Amino acid sequence: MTGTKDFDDAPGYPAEFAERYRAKGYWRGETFGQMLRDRAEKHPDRIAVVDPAGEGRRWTYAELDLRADRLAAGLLARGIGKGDRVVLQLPNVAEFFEVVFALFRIGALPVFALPAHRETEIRHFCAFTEAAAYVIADVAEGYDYRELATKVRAEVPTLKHVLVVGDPGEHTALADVPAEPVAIADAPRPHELAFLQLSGGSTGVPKLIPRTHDDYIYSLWGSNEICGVDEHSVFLCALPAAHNFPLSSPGTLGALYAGARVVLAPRPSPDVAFPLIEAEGVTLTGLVPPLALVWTEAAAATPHDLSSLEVLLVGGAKFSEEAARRVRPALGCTLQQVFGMAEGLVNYTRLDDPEDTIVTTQGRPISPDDEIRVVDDEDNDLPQGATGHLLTRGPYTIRGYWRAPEHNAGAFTADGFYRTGDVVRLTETGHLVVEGRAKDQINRGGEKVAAEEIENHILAHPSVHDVAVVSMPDAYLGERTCAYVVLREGAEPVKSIAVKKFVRERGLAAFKVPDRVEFVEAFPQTGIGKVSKKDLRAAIAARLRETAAARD
Ligand code: OOB
Repeated sequence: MTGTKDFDDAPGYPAEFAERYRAKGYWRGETFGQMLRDRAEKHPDRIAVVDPAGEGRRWTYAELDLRADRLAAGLLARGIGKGDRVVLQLPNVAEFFEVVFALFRIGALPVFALPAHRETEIRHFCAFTEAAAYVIADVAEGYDYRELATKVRAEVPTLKHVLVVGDPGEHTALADVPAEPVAIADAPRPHELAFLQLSGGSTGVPKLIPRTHDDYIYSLWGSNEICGVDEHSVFLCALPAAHNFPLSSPGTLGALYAGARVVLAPRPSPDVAFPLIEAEGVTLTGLVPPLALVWTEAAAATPHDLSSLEVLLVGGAKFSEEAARRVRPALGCTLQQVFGMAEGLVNYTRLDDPEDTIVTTQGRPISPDDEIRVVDDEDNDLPQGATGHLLTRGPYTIRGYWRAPEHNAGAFTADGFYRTGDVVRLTETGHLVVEGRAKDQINRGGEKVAAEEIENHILAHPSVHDVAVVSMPDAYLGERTCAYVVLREGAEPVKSIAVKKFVRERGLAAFKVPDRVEFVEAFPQTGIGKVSKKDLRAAIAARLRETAAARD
């Protein structure tokens, strides 16, 4: 066994890199399935997962291990096996981990959809991955996922199984699947794929990110060392569990790797999270910047004891220095900024960094072998301290998206560096400061919106001639989306609310519906005749400033 170039669907790590990553001890030759077994053997009775919903459930490591084994056997009996894709769309419930570890054990690949995704996204994930199964909750946050499943199942021929946590309706109850554990003949190996994560994306449809057991497990134990996670830690999962940040930075999987306890919050709001912190003695959690702001404000008046909290990780979008400075006084814990991406590279400020570094930078990479380049538009390396495009390569950063050779040719350099689309600067201490973004994406408080994806949907409107989606500044989310629309000549006039409704009805996650729609006669153009999004962003920002000034 040498490199990992043996995936059919995505470029693996070239042999010389894989050998180096193993020789240096980053890749430990572990798999997720075995990892859980080892923890369960070592400390069977320790609590692994706390799910406070309903009556409240506390699964020990032994119970989670047995459940994963039983579900694995049941899935195999239904014909779901190694290499099969399974789209997983669950809220923060204990079954998330039962399913994920069962799939890890048999080598089927979870595809991590978010609870916010709707018909268009789910259909794409199921069809594009030729998924064999789709796992959902019955109803969550008032939304009935079973109806969504019925529609998607009718359209995707490979999709044979819909498994439901709760009342299955016309589908199959997840609770009916488990069977007597069996020996798994063809268990996955450490260098093989473990799952497909979603990219935030800047193209028409989200790309899929293939991660291996070896590379992802390295990012877990590497994160645990940096964030001080050990068997005594209690991690609160407040963000949607499927997202890469709460999953692995250090996240729920990092906590389980350490033999620690995972507490699931059904929602991240202080009224739900603060009582859980007190009751379970939570020691660390991760939040996106808007939530971190809400928490720092709510902490002042809370009757709950938050003193167990040692570390608050904040990432997913830029956290302003001003807000960052408020964390320690308000919550009494250390702030750790995280600048990461589902494609791989994760940076953390260190717990013992000076306060100024913690509040003004987005951290430095996990690994000594994370290669960082800051380049100009022509890929020339810039002098230290200059602002430019971030390119990266390393022991847990992918070498290509799944089944996307054409896209990969542009998204990676010939020698395998990933073009992050982020514009950064490196400080003298090797910390990164995120200065902006070159990719055509809106970062709505950590939720990523690919401009092109929304533009394609709006273009389908019969009255729309052209559209450009850009970010606009927002005090709470950092950015929101604004769609500039040129109507067809002679078309029926359209109201902005109708455009929003049109997008929503196309079956997209609510966070992708444009926050604002502006109608214009024509777009400003760049020197070479392309739509100048820079000018559009400046125009909407100026407009918002004027409105705010008029209000004051
Ligand atoms: C995380 O992952 P994704 O894949 O949803 O988004 C990655 C992108 C980055 O390329 C960057 O544009 C932005 O999100 N981002 C930040 C940031 N953290 C992420 N921009 C500014 N400051 C930050 N601290 O968002 C993600 C994955 C793992 C850990 C943390 C976040």
